[in-house]
This record gives sequence, structure tokens and C-alpha cells, in this order.
Amino acid sequence: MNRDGVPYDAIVIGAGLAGLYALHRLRGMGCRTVVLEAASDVGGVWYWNRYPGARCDVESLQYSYSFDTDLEQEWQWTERYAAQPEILRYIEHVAERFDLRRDIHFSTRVVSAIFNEQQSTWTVVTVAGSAFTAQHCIMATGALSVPRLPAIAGIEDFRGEVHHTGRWPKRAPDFAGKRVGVIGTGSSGIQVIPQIARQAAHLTVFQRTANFSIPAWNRLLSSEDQAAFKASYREHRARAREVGTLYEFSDRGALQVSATEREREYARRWEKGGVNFVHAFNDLLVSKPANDTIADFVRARIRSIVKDAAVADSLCPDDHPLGTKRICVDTGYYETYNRTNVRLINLKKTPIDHFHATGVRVAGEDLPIDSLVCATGYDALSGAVLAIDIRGRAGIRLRDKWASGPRTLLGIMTAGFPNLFIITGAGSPSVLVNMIVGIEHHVQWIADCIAHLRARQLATIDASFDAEDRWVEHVNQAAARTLLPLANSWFLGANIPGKPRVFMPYAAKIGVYRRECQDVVDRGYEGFVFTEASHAGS
Ligand code: N01
Repeated sequence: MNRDGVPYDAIVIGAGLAGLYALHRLRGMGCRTVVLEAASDVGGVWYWNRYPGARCDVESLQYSYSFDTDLEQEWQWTERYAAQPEILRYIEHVAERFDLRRDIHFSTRVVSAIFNEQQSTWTVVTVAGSAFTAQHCIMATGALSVPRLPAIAGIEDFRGEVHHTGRWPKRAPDFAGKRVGVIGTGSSGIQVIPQIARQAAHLTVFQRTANFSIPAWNRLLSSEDQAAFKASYREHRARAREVGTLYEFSDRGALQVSATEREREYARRWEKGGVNFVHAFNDLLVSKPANDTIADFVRARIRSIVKDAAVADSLCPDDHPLGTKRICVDTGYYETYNRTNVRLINLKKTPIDHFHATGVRVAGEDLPIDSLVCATGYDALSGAVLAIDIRGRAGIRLRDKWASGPRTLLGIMTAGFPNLFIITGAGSPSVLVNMIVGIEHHVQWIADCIAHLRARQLATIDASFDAEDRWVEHVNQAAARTLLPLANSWFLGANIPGKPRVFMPYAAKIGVYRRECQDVVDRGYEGFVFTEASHAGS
């Protein structure tokens, strides 16, 4: 609740990487800001995803805030790709260093956000019934924060432990001596499976769609490597604001070179590891024949690693171009299937009949299971925003407005919902780039926008419907120029039954997008409409 009954300047929903930076930035401008967070502490996805093997696939020196040069110089990363505990320690360190927790209400889940047209304020209500009011409401609710459990017949009858990777308990489950089942082979499944295989007596993996995964070749970071990168941190950060993550981008097409040269390049990148592999040539995500060459290379690698030919066959993706589902990065994933305590069930060939109290029946065979791990993904991008009952001008519900898919201007605002900002939402590059680069850009844009309103004593800013329509079309066209819409991915909402099939992220380079956002500002917030304080509610 508001202290003294005075509205806050801003309410931020979520205390992950986005919410924390929003609080820091707005506080620095003198805005009275409060953050509401469902978890018991800071961290967002890195608070919830404590499953064994959880690790970022952007290198740690790049997956960090750039807004404070002392912070980036002082913090020491230990590994090339930081594991979840280290990233969470970093986020906790940021919260302490900038004294952020004092303005955060933890264990506070928001259920509704209602715009008051007379007052030009948002009232945000929590599960406990507390109400907070502010001029601005900022959704820092995360792109992948609403976990989805699989709707499989009889799963509610299963009496063993069930864990979702995105809601992993703080007290780590003990799989020693247990028969464990894992459903899902996306990024989370591919990370957790090798770890559980080492702990459990037996592991059964239920795979519906095979995914492409590239080895991480994670390693300790030497102090020399770290010092060398930090010596040029400003240049690296400037480049990241153009390209997202500092991959080795190519200016050649895959079919412009000989088959031998292509293979050499794929092999070289495979040995270096990580998402960099996907950037071997510049046409891999726009040309299917080009993509076929890299997909064939990975399928051959899978067959060379996995000893059982039938298992290898099941692990080879064959229904989407490489990179059109988020590419996975692993540590010993394919090798795990050479273990004698691991069995792969290819659900496309042998679907689950049903779960029961002590296990699962597949093609007439009973498989006893003690613990079930669901690595079954999220209601991505729009899910966390729509989980809250948001109502804008004239009481219109965002759930109704977005019934056919999310509609935004620049991915930051949605018409009819004044002073409601979304960080790294649908219609922005978001999950297609290094998330922290996207977060910092959005927070800065929103903070500058709020400063603009304050300097001119304006009550509201809202996206115009016309400009929003043009932006949605622009985002659709960007996706259509790529192979990305060809996969049944969560980018398209295809993993959620009944979710509109709309390609949600904006498939442009972050540098291009940043300039588009800046151009809008330079043209006097073109496409946005303002109301003056005295005209609020008119
Ligand atoms: O989720 P996913 P995730 N029966 O949606 C399967 C980021 N991330 O948590 O493909 C059987 O990708 C589903 O099968 P299908 C990253 O952006 C990053 O793994 O729908 N299977 C799929 O295999 C990532 O993309 C990192 O056929 C069912 C899996 O569950 C995003 O988070 C680490 C099923 C879900 O895969 C989400 O990844 C982890 C059912 N009923 C996550 N329902 C890193 O930085 C779903 N599935 C490394």
C-alpha cells in the first residue's frame, strides 16, 4: 500500500534483471518507485530455475549489466558460461550494492492492474488484497516466467514427486537411487538430463520433438582472459548494443563456398562451442537450402556420438530448420544416451497412454517412476503479462485486446493502456538477443519517456492504434523474411494449445531496433499521444 496515501510515480512488477534495473534507474531520477515481486527474493528466472545444470548460454562477461563501470570491473566471473547459483549471487550483489531491496515487496503476487482515467493512475492489487497506486506501471514480468505443465492423461493421478524446471525447489530434490522421468527436451531438459542421469538409478526421457544442441565447452575463466575482456569493456558493450551478443558473424553465404569449406567452418565452430555455431554463414536463418547444410552437419555429429543407431535416429531433429526453435547448448547431452541407466522414449513413435499412481504406461508397457521432472516450457512473452488482469481506458481488458495475439508499439506500449510499459515484451527483439542488452535499452527508453512527461507536466502517454497497427505489420514482415516461423516454437505460441499463432519477438538486429526507437523519440514521440495534466481523463 502507498505510504501517506500519495501515489507512487511508478510501480514495477517483477524483481528480476529488468525490474531491478528499472528501480535503480527510476530512483536515480527521483521517482518514487515500488517493486512488487511474487518470489521471496530477487532474481526472476534465475531465482526460480535452480535445477541442476541450469546455466546461461550467453558468456558470463557479456551476460551482465553494463550500466555501472565499477560493477562490471569488480565482479569476477568464474566460468565461461555462468551457472545459475553464480548468476543469482551476482543479482543479489547488485541488489545489495545499490540498496534495492528496501523498495521491493517480496512474496507479493499481483493479480490486477486497473487504469483510472480520472486520476491518470494505475491501481495494482495483490493476491493478499493490498492495493498500490502509481502514475506509471512497468511490467518487468519476464519473457519466460509462466511455467506450463503437460496435459497428459492421468498425470494428476501420479503420486510421486513432480517438479517443473522453472519452479525448482530451494531444497534440491534427491534423485539418488530413484527412477526418474523427464518430459521435455528443450534448453532446460537438455541441461537437466545429463545431471539427473548421473544421480538417478534410472532415467527415462520422454521426447516429443528432437532439438538441435551444440556443445558449450564450458570452462573456468582465467584471470588473464577476464582482464583482457574487461580492458576493452566499453568497446564490447558498444558493439553488443548493435549486435546483441558478440558472436563471430560471417559475411558469406553457406552455398557460396565449397562443401569442404563449409564442413571445415562448421567443425571449427563446433569445437569452439555455443550459439556462435549458428552464425557460421549469414544466410542460415533465411535460406532453407543453406540451413539444410548446417542441420545435416549436426545430425552427423549426433550419429557419431550416440552409439545406438536407433536412439541416434530419434535424437536427430527432422521437422524444423536449425535455429528456428531456440538452439540449445549443452554439456554432455548426446553422450548421456550412451549410459546404461538412460532410456529415450520417442513420443512420436510411442506416445504415452496415460500416467497412473506409480508411473506411466507407454505403448502398453508400464514404466515405474518415482520422480517426474517437467521441462515443458513456458507460456512465453505474453503469458506473464496476461496472467494479470490488466484493464486500460474504458475498462478494456488486455486479455480481450490481445485475444488474437499481442499488439504493441515498439514492443514497449500497447494502445489503450496509457502509462503501462512492458520491458522486453512481444514486438521487441527480446528473447532473440542477449536479454540484458534488451532490458537496459528498454529501461533507458522508458526512463527517458517518464522524464519527458515530468518535464512537461504531462499526465499520460499512450500508443496510437494506427502506429501500433503499423508496428505489428512491421514485426510480422521481419519474421516472414526469415525461416523462424517454420517451426512450432514458443516464439509463435505454438506450445500452448489455443494460443494465437503469431510470431511474437521482433526479428531485427538490436542496433536497427534501437535506432527505430530513437527515431520515434527524435520525431517527438511519433505514434504516441499525450494528455496534459489538466486534461487527464478527458
Ligand atoms: O522450454 P521449451 P524450456 N508432452 O518450450 C516438451 C530459455 N532457456 O524450458 O517441442 C511431451 O523450449 C516440448 O516438446 P515440443 C531458452 O530461451 C535458456 O526448455 O513442444 N513433451 C519441448 O521439448 C529456451 O528456449 C537456457 O514437441 C512436451 C519441451 O517440453 C526457453 O528458455 C536454459 C509436452 C519444452 O521446451 C524455454 O526452454 C533453459 C507434452 N505434453 C531455458 N509439453 C539457457 O540459457 C511440452 N513438451 C541455456
